[in-house]
Amino acid sequence: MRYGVFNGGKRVRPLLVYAAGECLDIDTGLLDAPAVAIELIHAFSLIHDDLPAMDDDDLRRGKPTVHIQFDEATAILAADALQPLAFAVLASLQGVPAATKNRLVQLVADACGSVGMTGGQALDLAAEGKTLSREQLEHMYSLKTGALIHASIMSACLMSADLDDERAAALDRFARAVGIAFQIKDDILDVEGETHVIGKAAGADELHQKSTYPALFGLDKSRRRCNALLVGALNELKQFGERGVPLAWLARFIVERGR
Ligand code: GRG
Repeated sequence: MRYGVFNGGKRVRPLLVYAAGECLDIDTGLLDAPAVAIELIHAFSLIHDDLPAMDDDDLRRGKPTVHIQFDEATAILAADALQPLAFAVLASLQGVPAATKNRLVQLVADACGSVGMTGGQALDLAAEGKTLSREQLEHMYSLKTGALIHASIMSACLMSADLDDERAAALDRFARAVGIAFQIKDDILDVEGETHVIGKAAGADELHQKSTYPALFGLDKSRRRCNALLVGALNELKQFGERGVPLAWLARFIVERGR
């Protein structure tokens, strides 16, 4: 469990929780639980994603994947134990009404379950070797990758006592755009990146006949879609002024990152 969590991830999802909190002036102490819980679920998903039955990868974050470093059974169990740990962390949150905590648990559960990341992963596996429309592909991305990113931002929204519908909707649209852009950039890095830089085997998507943005629409269209999503996302932050700067920085990082 430690190996799968403390092995050099970028921590983008926790950073999104804190940046969204900054945007809404939320007490940082209320953000630690969702930030940690979502990163634990992310770590859990990567361990499962790398298993032979899923994407069958040997390298993650520049190190052997958990099932290579240990063995398959240990990797499955370590991932299985990270998920309840995430919910135990959420249950330990103090300083909010019980109703808010319940909504937070529901938000994170939905984001990782069949209507979120797990459902998206099922669609991803089913799409191998198939041709999807842009709508189908982006729907899969919004679940597989976008759901946890969306939950990161919306968890901070849940902590706000005075968030109006307009600002909540703007952050919701921001989160959805950034979630899809994140996966398109991940696809681009799989094609353009080098294994020693991205920390995982480059070219794995083509090898597994994955339905990805570059495979279906080419690199140029992938880059353009990623940038259009970024522009749309940044537009949503305008009404937050200076308070939106950390979220804007992260959105740019997601689209411009090299790993
Ligand atoms: C985990 C509920 C659950 C079920 C398993 C395996 C699976 C279902 C889902 C996998 C979803 C998945 C791995 C999506 C890809 C998301 C993605 C682009 C991951 C890379 O994220 P980064 O770049 O990684 O933030 P680091 O290493 O920086 O943390």
